[in-house]
Order: sequence, then structure tokens, then C-alpha cells
Amino acid sequence: EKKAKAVKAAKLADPIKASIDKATQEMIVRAQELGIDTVFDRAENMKPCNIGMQGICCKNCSMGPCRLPLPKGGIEGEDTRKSLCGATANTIAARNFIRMVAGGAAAHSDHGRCVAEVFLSVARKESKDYQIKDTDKLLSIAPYFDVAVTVEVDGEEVDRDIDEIALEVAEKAMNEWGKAEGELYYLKRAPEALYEKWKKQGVLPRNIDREIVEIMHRTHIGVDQDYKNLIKQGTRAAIADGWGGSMLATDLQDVLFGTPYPVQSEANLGVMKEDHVNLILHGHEPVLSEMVVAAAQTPEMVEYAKSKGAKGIQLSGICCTANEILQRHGIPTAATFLQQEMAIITGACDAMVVDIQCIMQNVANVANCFHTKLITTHPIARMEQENVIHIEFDEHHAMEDATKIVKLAIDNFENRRAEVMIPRHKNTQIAGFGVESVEYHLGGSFRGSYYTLNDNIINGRIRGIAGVVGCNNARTRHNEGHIEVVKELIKNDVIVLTTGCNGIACAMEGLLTPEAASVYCGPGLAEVCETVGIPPVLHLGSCVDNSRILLAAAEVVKAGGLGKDISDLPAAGSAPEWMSEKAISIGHYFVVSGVYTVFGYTLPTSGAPVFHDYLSKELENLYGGMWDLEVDPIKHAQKMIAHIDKKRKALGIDR
Ligand code: XCC
Repeated sequence: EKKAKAVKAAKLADPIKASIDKATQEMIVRAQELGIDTVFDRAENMKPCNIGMQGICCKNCSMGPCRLPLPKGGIEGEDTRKSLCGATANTIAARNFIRMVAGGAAAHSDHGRCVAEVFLSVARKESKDYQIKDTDKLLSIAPYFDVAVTVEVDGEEVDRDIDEIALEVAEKAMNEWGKAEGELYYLKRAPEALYEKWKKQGVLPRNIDREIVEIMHRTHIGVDQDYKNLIKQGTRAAIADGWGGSMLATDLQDVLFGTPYPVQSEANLGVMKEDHVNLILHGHEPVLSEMVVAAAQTPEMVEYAKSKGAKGIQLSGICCTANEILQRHGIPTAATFLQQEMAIITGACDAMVVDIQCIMQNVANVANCFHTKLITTHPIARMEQENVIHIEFDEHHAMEDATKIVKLAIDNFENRRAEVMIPRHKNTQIAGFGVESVEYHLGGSFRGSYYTLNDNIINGRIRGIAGVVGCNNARTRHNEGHIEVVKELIKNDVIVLTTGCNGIACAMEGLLTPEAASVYCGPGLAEVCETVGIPPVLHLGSCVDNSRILLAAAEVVKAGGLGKDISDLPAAGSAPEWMSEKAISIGHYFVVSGVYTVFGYTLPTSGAPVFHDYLSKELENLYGGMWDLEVDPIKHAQKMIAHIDKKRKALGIDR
């Protein structure tokens, strides 16, 4: 009762202002009726620090935190702000910015490392529960690691043993995190012109871990104090993420679990079923969720669920785990990042299993108000609350662990207490696109026919390509930025590639269906989508799968007719509601791969105008891409379209 009073004294979120999504609005009301606070309420009661938001608070030593607010009325003449040690606003903002890159790159890359370790143990035949599902993918990536796929026997080229190839690729891939010499193998997958730019700027990443460590060193008190040199290291680490850790994560996941192809499914809280055991998978690494999916689909488990009075087991996902199990198995998506507490507030979540990243600690408090079992599984991501169960997942007995988790969910079905209230809202989605399937669905190659992507860009039916990705942020109206930006783009014939929580938002809005073409698209894009039967917004997966967007862009360049580098393409990037450090790392590797990238909400650079200008203007001269900030979603999309038109003009294909 005490707790309920405390919540009442606090301000409550206005459901309509908090989200554009009906299911979310209903669940905000439901939570408030039950006296449970959610992230939306907390956002009403805790305002962010304005100085921190602008990137000009340095807390890298105990003489600080040193805060360097912009003078009222802006800076006239020389900017004389400095910290105790004398660090300027530019130095502080650049340090903070690249520490965010380090955090993001570390998260993606450590995820990749974990996948690489599983792959290595599979290649060594130490994990019987996983197999190599996609040998074609393995053969396609082997040459990048200088691993031969054929051998000469008696003067003849014959296929090499696949197990041998796997082992060699696995060892070389593992080595990418810490090799002593050379540079990352995958850098050569970038267009040559881009690779040369990186080389000229001296930003070719040496190994993944080193670039992240070096950021932590350089941003320590009294080391690097030149914002240009600081951001150079941020660039190295970001490239090591996009073209390294993330790309390795994507590829090795495809090798182990299969390369995704388009599948039909559904999205939003309405995918949960009252009469089923609801087991929700939340987090990022498919290593665990793949096994849980397999375990839950065994006849024994289904029978067991029935013996407990349920009609079956309903799996669903949250955040990027949702995207992983969606694209490979068609498992429906329950929620975006901001809806995670709501999945429990339905009263129908029998177990939520989490691994790493984007898991709010408050889900444990919410679970405590219901019968929901919350299960952490990763040694690096535990929670202090006592109701949380920890089942440490180990690839060597993966199926056993997964079965334990599924059983726990089933056994908990009969313990449901509160009245169940699952919002009825959900939408159909087609997801599971990738470089391979974009090529396949659009004429079997990138160039050379009426259907292909390059030809449709050149003839102007498709005005350009946009990558719209990233998180939700409780400081902006849930999903509004995502949906408005994407709708404005497709209305103007820009095809959208999506990942992460933007993908989920688009799914919930019905934009991931071929039918969306005739409703929302301009005539050119609608014609292409209707001819080949694809949605105008193509869901490419999770956040590490932003590497698929890089590779798609590289393929488009390679196919010809649209310039020599990614920066020549009529393309732009966007994260309308970003919040995580991973988003900054992604944004930066898009920028230094040549993409004009616009973020919504805010950028932690506004307090250091010189540094901000460097990111938004000067970087274009070095890499062809640059940062921008635009809060208004329509202007945000229009800026991307203006950039696309600028590139079309430069290519001599303006419409
Ligand atoms: Fe997390 Fe990847 Fe952001 Fe969603 S989009 S809130 S990082 S789940 Ni990547």
C-alpha cells in the first residue's frame, strides 16, 4: 500500500502523449490502474540533465564533474570555456561521444565474439546441440578470411572438406578481436574507393578490441585533447563495429542458424495468447533464443503444456532477439524496447527470458507484481532483485538449459493471478530480408533488368534508399518519429531498409506488408513493390544486422551505374528515436562509410558547436557522409530526400 501511495504522489504519463500505439496506450492505463509505474511515468518525474545532454559534462576524473554550459545568448567571439584541467568544450564533447562509440561497439562486438565462440566450438565438434545450417554462407565468407574452399588433388581442383573450412574460418574469425598485426579482414568488402579513403585517413581498424580499449585510454584525463584526433579514434572503433564485430555477428549467426528469407508473422502485444503458455524472449543474442525456440517446439514440451491446461506454447520476442527469431523462424514480435514492461503487465507472461542489452532493470519489479518468472541467462547481465532466477546458459549443454527454461514457463502457467488483459492490437508483417533476398526478389541480381534495384533507381521509379533504424526513447512520443519519417520517405518513392526497434514499429503499423505499397507509397515505389510483391519497407533484422545494410549498399555500388562509392549513392540513414550507445556507434559507422545520417531527439554535441560542425560538415570532405540532427520527423525525412536528390543530380539521373 505504501508503494501505491508513492506512485500516486508522482506524476503519471498521459497515454496519448506517450505513444501513438493503441496497445501501448491501453497498457499505460492498465499499469496506472494497478499502481505500477512504467518508463513512461518515470519519464514524467525525472528530467534529464541539460548539460549532460549537450555533451559538455566531463566526469572522467574526480576533480569534476566539470560542466561547461553554453553562455546565455550563445558564444560571441572566442569560446573560453574550460574545465579544471583546461579541457575545452570540444575536447569534452568529443571524449564523451567516442566513449559512447566504445560502449556501442563493445556491445555489438562482444555479442559477435560470443557467436564466434559458439561457432568455434561447433567447428571443433564440441557442441552437439548446434550445427552449421548454412554451408553456402560459410563458403561465401571463407574467401574474405583467405580460407580456400577448394584444394588441388592430382592436378584437379576439388571441393575442400567443409569441416576443415569451418574450423579455419572460425579460428580466423575469433582472431579478429585480438590479432597482433594487420587489419580487419572484412574491410575489403567495402567498395575500393571507401577502403582507400579509410587508408588515407589512417583509420583502418587493427583489431576489434584494441580500438575500443584505445578509446578508453585516449579519453582518460590528460591524454588526447584534440577533438579531431579523438573522433579519428572513434571512427576506427566504429568501423571495427560495423565492418567488424557486427558483420561477423551477422555472418556467423547466418552460418549457424541459417540466412533469413522472407517470412510472414505478426507484431504487437496482441500476439500473446491468453489460453497459451506465453514465453517471451528478450535481448539480443540468438545463441540462446534459437535453442529455446527449438525446445519449445518439441512434441514433448507441447504435450507437457497441454497437460497443464494450456492450448500450447506461444513464443514471442522483444527488442532484437525478437528480430532474430522473427527473421529465421517467423516467431511473432511482442514489443519494442519501450513496451517491455507492458508485456508483463498483460498478466499473461508466464516467463520472460533475457540475455543481454536493452533489458530495463525495472522489468524485475514489474514481474514481482505478477506471477511472471524473469530469467536471466548471461553471466555478464544479472539483476540484483531477489525474484530474478538465473539460469546460466552454456553452449555445451544448450538444449538442456533451454528445456529447463521452457518447463519453468509451462509450470508457471497455472500460477497466473491478476486478471489477464492482452491488448487486441497486432498487425501482419513480412520480415526476414537480407542482401540475398533483396537480390532474389528484385530480379535475381542488382542490375540488368526491369526488376532490379539499380535499374529502378536509375530510371527513377525508386528515388533512393534509406536505412531507418534504432531504438525508442521515452523522451519522445513512442513510435511517432519512426512512423512519420518512414511514411514520408515511402510517400516520396524512397525505399526503406529497417532494423532494430524501427523494424518493430513499422511492423506494428502494418508497413511491412506488400499491401502497404498501394496505401502509403508514391507511384514509382508502389509500382516496383506491386510488380515484385515486396513491402516498401524491408526488415533486415536486428541491430548487428545493420551490417546487412552496409553490404547491400556495397553490392549496389558493385553492380554499377550509381557511382563508385557508397557516398555516391542516392541514400541516407536515420535513427528518429535513438537512445543507446549502440546507436551512436551505428550512426558513426554509417557516416564514415559515406552515408548522410540524421538522428532525431537530440545529439550529445550541441554544447560544443565547433565539434558539432566538424561532425556535420567537415566529415563529408573526408568520408563523404556526415551527421545531422532533426527533431521534426517530416523535416527529418525531407532533409534525407534533399540529400538523395543532391546525389541523383551528381550522378546525372535527377528526376
Ligand atoms: Fe535496443 Fe536492439 Fe535500440 Fe531496440 S534498436 S532499443 S539498441 S533493441 Ni537496435
